[in-house]
Amino acid sequence: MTAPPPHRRSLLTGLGASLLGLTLAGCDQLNRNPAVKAGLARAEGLTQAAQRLILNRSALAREFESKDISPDFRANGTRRPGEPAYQAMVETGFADWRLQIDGLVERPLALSLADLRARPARTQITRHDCVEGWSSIGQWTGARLSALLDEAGLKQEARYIVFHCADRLDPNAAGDRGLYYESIDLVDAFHEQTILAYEMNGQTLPVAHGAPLRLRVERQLGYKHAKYVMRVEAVESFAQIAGGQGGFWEDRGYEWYAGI
Ligand SMILES: Nc1nc2c(c(=O)[nH]1)N[C@H]1C(S)=C(S)[C@@H](COP(=O)(O)O)O[C@H]1N2
Ligand SMILES: [Mo]
Repeated sequence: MTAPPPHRRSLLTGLGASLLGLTLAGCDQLNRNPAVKAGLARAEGLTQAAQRLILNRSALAREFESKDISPDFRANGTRRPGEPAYQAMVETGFADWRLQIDGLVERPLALSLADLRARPARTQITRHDCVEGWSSIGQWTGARLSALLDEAGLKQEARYIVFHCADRLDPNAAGDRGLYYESIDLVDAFHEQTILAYEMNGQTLPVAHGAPLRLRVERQLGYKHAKYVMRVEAVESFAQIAGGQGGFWEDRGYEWYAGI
């Protein structure tokens, strides 16, 4: 794979970017070429600074070469979900697992791993940055989220994409508050490098790293990269989900927008 030309890193604050995400809600063509994106920005009546911000958020994260891959990519958070339902799926090699794509979509989908492998894919070697201060470089292959959302057809009201996971990271929290989940806006959902990965370093995604499917959202920190994804839900607001802050760690004080 050839590395793309280097891109300027975002100088803009997460707050500005997340406000922009709200402004842009409903645009489902953000993965198109820069000229189209700039045109969309103008159509939305945004300022020149906001247009630059959109183009900036669409820029690719740095990609690396095979020789750069970390020999020992760290696993963090849940490494083996304890839920019996998940354990049963591991035993059968996820044969009965289906990814649900629902919420504010025209055509809800239930996709097997074979279905996902038949969808438009992308492979990328990127650096994962955890908020705890460590980084690892890995190669990820997965289905492009933009293509899956186009297939399902987002409704006009859709603003965010929520990823519901199989693991209960906080066993003491009641109901869905203990389950891992994450959310991103449509700018990141349609970003070229945003994929639902089923392979890591050329192998089937290991349990420790989120089997059978995990999010890669390369312009954000590690905790946004939901592992053990079971369901992708399009919503207008995440205020009613779990603690209402858009993610497991966000409900515990982390920033919702964790751009890098
Ligand atoms: N479902 C789920 N996703 C998760 C986590 C988790 O505990 N559960 N931890 C997050 C954090 S903090 C990081 S740094 C990465 C770690 O991914 P890795 O185990 O592949 O390194 O997953 C993120 N996604
Ligand atoms: Mo992390």
